[in-house]
Amino acid sequence: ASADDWRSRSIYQLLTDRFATSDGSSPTCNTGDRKYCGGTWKGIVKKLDYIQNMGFDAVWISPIVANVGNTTYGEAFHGYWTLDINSLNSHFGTEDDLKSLASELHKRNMYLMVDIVVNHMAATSNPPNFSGFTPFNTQNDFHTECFIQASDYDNNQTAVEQCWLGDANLPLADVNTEDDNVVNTWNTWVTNIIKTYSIDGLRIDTVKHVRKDFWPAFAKAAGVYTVGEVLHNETSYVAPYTEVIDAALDYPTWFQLTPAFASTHGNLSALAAAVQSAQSSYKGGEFFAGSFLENHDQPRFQSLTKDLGLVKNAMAWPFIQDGIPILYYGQEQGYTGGNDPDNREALWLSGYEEDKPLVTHVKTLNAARKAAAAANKDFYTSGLKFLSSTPSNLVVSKPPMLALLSNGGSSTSPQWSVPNAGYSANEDLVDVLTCIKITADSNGGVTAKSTQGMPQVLLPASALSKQGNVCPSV
Ligand code: ABC
Ligand code: CA
Repeated sequence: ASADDWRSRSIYQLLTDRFATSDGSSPTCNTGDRKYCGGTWKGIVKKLDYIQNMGFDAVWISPIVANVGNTTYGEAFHGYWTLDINSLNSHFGTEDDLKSLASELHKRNMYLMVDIVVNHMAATSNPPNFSGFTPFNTQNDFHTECFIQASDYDNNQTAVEQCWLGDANLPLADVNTEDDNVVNTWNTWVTNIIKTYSIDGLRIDTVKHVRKDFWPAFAKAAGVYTVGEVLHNETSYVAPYTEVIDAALDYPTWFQLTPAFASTHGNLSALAAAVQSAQSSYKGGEFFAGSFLENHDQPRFQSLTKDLGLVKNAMAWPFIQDGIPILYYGQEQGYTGGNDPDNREALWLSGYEEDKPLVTHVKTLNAARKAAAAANKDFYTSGLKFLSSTPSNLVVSKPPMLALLSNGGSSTSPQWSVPNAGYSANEDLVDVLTCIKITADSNGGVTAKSTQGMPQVLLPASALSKQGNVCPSV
């Protein structure tokens, strides 16, 4: 599927090892142990109703290829420690299991996104035993060993690209992506896996650690939507990567989003500024970017605050903006794990309950996005506008949706007054989060007040009638 096919999608990100077991059992899973807990591709298939019921139509799974065994830092349950790119990680299932995950998704008109690592292979000794890797099995297939230093990130891009991630206990041997044979091997490999497993899109790891001009041919060989991880807080650093692959995960926005809502003293204007910078500097605006509040590398949002007002505002963001929303599994169940590895809890321990407040929140936000798009064919191609932004209040317009956000927290009753919100005179509107009706004034403006610090997501009542599952009785 192309970038255009993906722009209307909504992605559920999961770690295969931590999402669901084949037989539906609930083994203990102590995150601190950094061991495989038993999740599989078959397990995902069994829980597709759970994902689809929340309104997601794409699933991003963790890396699929064979990894190293036990290491100083535990087992490779996350899948990022590649040993052999031509074999699957047998902990997660067989070739047929992965193929049937793809076909079960496709039966539901859902997409499969697979996470891949091109930058490195993982070693359990230093220097690595290069002959143990497949297919890059000589030292010449790798850059000369040197570990990336923290200071390199600011002033030595060559080191970021050609030195190694990891450390002497677990070196991430840096693949020589300057070598023509290596490049050809990667391009052939990616064409093959897309075809073999009917993959619809790729999340590409460590994109900033490979020279930019490696990527266009690789993306072309993939032939599907590619979104890359460029872990950096500035749009000026990330934007050039959106010229060489379809899009980047929107880390620069995330770096503002998190503190903006993590406390009642956050700065929503700084979030707005980051978004505007992304809109003007990413290729094609922000539409193809992956927009997220959590992922497997960062502390969960609810490890920073449990204030439900703040949590619901922050969670709304990825769904009311221009990019492709991504929800990291477990957020909907209220998981609170901090830094890696604590943020990688087993989902089966939650019982997959669907009647929890945040599950409902996610479901409503996904449905609101689809309802907005059904009412306005340009919804996915017109950039949002901030009708106002202060450190504590935001008014976000993406017609026909108007989102009213606040970081006052659950002890406050936020208010918004939007003189010209773009609606028709006296138009009937609905806050989809509460299903409460309000009416636009004679200039199409909106005055609204919520309780307990809650956000509002307004849509015209007429837009809801076209999409039966949002506030059906309004
Ligand atoms: C784990 C633990 C480590 C431990 C290690 C042995 O094991 O987290 O504490 O030391 C995989 C596993 C991890 C594992 C790593 C290393 O491998 O999932 O559990 O770490 O063995 C991607 C994936 C990630 C994956 C890998 C490796 C890469 O999403 O899950 O990790 O395949 C860098 C890379 C980024 C990478 C990330 C983990 O490391 O660029 O691609 N993620 C700065 C740099 C970033 C750097 C980051 C962390 O530090 O700029 O490039 O990311 O080292 C802001 C600044 C940022 C700054 C952040 C930290 O602060 O603006 O620039 O980022 O204020
Ligand atoms: Ca590299």
